[in-house]
Amino acid sequence: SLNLTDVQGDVLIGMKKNRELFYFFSIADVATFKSNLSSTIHPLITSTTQLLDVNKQPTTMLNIAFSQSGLTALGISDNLGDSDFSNGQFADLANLGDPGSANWVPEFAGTGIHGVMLFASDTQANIDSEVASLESSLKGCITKTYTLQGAARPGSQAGHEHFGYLDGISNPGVDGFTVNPMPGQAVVASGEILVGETGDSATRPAWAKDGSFLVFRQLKQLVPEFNKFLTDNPIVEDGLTAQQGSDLLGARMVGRWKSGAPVDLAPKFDDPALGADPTRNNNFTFEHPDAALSSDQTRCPFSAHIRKTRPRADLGTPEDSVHHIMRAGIPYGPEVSADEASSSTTSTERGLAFVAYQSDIGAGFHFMQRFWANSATFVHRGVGADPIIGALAGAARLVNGLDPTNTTKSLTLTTDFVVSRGGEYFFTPSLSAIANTLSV
Ligand code: N7H
Repeated sequence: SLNLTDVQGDVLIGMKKNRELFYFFSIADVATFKSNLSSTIHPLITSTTQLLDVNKQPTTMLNIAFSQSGLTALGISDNLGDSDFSNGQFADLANLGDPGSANWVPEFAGTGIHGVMLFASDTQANIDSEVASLESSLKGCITKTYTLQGAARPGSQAGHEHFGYLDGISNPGVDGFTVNPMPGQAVVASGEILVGETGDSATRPAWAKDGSFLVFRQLKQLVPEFNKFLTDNPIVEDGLTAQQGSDLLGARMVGRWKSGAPVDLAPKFDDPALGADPTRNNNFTFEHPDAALSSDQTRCPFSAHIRKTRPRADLGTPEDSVHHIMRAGIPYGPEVSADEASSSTTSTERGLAFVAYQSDIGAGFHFMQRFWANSATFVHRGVGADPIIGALAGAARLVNGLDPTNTTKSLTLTTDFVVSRGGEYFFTPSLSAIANTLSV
C-alpha cells in the first residue's frame, strides 16, 4: 500500500474546494527559502491522509511544486528522468500545437517560474489570509511572479466547467489506493501517477519517490463563441428542435451532455439522472453488440473529447492504455455577462486552470494533447482533431463524425474555443523529499 502521509493531497484525489489560488513564484534568497521551506511551508502542506479525513482537513489546504529551474535554483542537480519537465513547458509549445507564444501569459514564456503554491479553501477570505500570513513569513526570499485565482462556478453550475459540462467525472483509480473503483473507471498502476512506484520504470533519484509531475495550463475558453457555433450548426434530425440539435452537437463534441451523461449511453437526449449517477455515468466502453466498434459513430464520435483522451475499447480491453492522467483543475474567471452573450464575443477572460498529475509527462498530458487530441488520424484515419482541445498552431481544424445522420460529413472549426495561455511543468515532491532533500 502507498505511504499516503507522504504524498501531497492534490495528486491522487484533488483538493476539490470552491476556491483555489495558483501562486507562482521565483526564489530570491535560496538559503532563507530553504529554512522557510522546512520550518514554515512543510508543516502547512496538506497530505493525502489529511485530505481523506474531513476532521483533519485544515481550513486552507496547501500544496507546493517546483519547476526544473526551481530545483536547479535549490542546488538539486539530479536528473528526474523526464525530459519534458527538464526542458520546461515553453520549450514544448510547438509540440502541443499552441500557435506561438503571442497568447501566452508573459510570465510563463521562459523558465523564470521556480515553483507554484496551490492554496485551496471554501472561501476567498480564508485563502487571502493564508497567503498574507505566508507572504509575511517568506518576505524577501521569494518573489511573486504571477497568480491565477480559480473558483467553482456558482449555484447549479458548481462542478461544471465554463462551457457548462459537468467535470471531474472520470479520473483513473490507482492500484493499492482505490478500494472500490466505480463501474467503468480505469484502474492504473500506482507508478503511472506516482514516481518510483510499481509501473514506473524510469531511472530517478531515490528522493523523487511518491512525487508526481504536475502539468499546469491556463486554458482560456471562448464561451459565447462556442455557444454561437452550436446555435449556428444544429444537428438536423427528425424529432429534434433547433435547440435540441445544438445541444446534441455540443454533447457529441465533448462525448458527454452537460449533466455528465455520456452520449455513448444517451445518444440523442440528455439524461440528467444518468449524468448524476456515479455507478452508471462512467460505465461504458464505446463497444456495442449491435454496432461495429471500428466504424460506428452513431452513439459517440471518434473525435469526441472524452473518446480522444480515453479511447477505452478502441485500444482494446481490459485496460485501455498506459496514457492516463489525474486531473485536478478548476475554472477561473467570471460568468458570461449579458453583453458577452448578446454579442457572442468574449470580453473578460475565463477558462480552466488545468492541472494534471502523472509520473511521465511524455506519456501523460503531452502524449494526449499531441498524439491524440491534435491528431487527425487517431483513433482512426480521417477522424480529425479533438473539437474541444485540439490545436493545430492556429490552423482550422477538420473534425469528422459529429453529425450522427451522416458521420462521413466533416466540419471545419475555424475558431479554437480553447486557447492556450501557456503554463509550466512542475514536480510535486513527497513531504519527506521536501524535508530531507529540498530544504537542506
Ligand atoms: Fe478534458 N470540457 O468541458 O469539454 N474534459 N477538458 N482535458 N478530459 C473531460 O470525465 C474540457 C483537457 C481529459 O476518462 C470532460 O471528468 C475542457 C486537456 C481526460 O473518459 C469534460 C478543457 C486534457 C478526460 C472536459 C479540457 C484533457 C477529460 C468530462 C479545456 C489533456 C477524462 C468530465 C478548457 C490533454 C476522459 C469527466 C475519460 C474529461 C472538458 C482540457 C483530458 C466536460 C473545457 C488539456 C483524460
